[in-house]
Amino acid sequence: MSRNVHGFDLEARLNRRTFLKGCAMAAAALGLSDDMFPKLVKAASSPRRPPVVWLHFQECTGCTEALLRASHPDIGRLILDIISLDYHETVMAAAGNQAEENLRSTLERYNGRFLCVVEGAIPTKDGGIYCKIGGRTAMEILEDVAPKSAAVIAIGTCASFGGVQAASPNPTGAVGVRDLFNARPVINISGCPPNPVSFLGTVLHFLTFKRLPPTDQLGRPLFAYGRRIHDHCERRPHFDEGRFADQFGDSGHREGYCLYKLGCKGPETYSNCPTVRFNDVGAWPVGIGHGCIGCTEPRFWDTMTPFYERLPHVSIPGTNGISSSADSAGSKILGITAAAIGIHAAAGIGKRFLKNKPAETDNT
Ligand code: FSX
Ligand code: SF4
Ligand code: F3S
Repeated sequence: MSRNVHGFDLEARLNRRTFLKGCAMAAAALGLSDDMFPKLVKAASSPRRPPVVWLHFQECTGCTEALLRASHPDIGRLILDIISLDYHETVMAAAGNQAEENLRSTLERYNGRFLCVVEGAIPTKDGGIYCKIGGRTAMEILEDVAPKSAAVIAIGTCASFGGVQAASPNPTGAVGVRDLFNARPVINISGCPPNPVSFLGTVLHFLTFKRLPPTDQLGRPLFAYGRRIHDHCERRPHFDEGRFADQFGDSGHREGYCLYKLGCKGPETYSNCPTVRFNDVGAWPVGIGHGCIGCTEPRFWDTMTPFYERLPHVSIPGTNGISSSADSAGSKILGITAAAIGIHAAAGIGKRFLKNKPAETDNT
């Protein structure tokens, strides 16, 4: 089945099994209980899909790429299945005046009811002239669109905190959405790029409970950014035992030892990367041998660089007899257990639901 959205055909309908697997993954990421799962599936299956206006400002489009090219299981298609993507400059067929007309008519038709997704930072210097689309600055577009939305999702570290554009000396005065706008709820799905499951979970939470999920003080959903990378990392037992890779390719690196001395910023970074991972190969940066560069954190281009030098304020085993600061073996065990629960929950919820619902054939 395909839908036509302002000239954009979405070959997005998934078979039931894949659809439920994706919902189960989002439910597990959200930490929902089993009895909430049918409610989430019902919300995701609703024929009344929420209209989405997706704005692109200063960015590399990696957030969109990560989302639309995601598998695990085919998160991109699932997202296109549960929302109505009415305006998105990268993927819509319309261009020029027709694209502008699409935006105008969507705002008029769905005033107060659509989700506004912002990808990219907003330049503010010199009246915002460093990012203009259709003759309007990013600031003007945001000021036009965001107040008419039901809620705003800032996707990526650029839209959340300014990202690479805001790195010192920030020549265009780039800022994140919340620095300019707070008349509607704004949630930050940070990461460069962020994990599509965090975006999916946020949208499904909004559809199921009619509100955005609870956030930390940086506006990031707690379900995805409430835990520190270091506490869930599979290399953490090596950290605790003082086993470190000293160089890329050395024996410690090949043995999977901790990457702290190679510059890993996991001890100061909050994200679900070690537990949710990326795509169906289950990879994440530290898992494949590169330290975390802290891409979910504000100003990480300034505060987490040089990327290949160790963090200065982390107590490591064997120094002053202290293990890692606020994170003892207890939180390590808790973290590993939580990760295991997350994975099992996704598999278990999906299986239980599938038992009662026969799989349908792919109808795309
Ligand atoms: Fe920023 Fe998104 Fe980094 Fe790129 O567009 S968060 S530069 S991966 O992709 O905004
Ligand atoms: Fe994992 Fe990095 Fe922490 Fe080492 S420093 S345990 S590699 S997050
Ligand atoms: Fe980014 Fe670190 Fe995760 S670099 S993708 S927050 S492991």
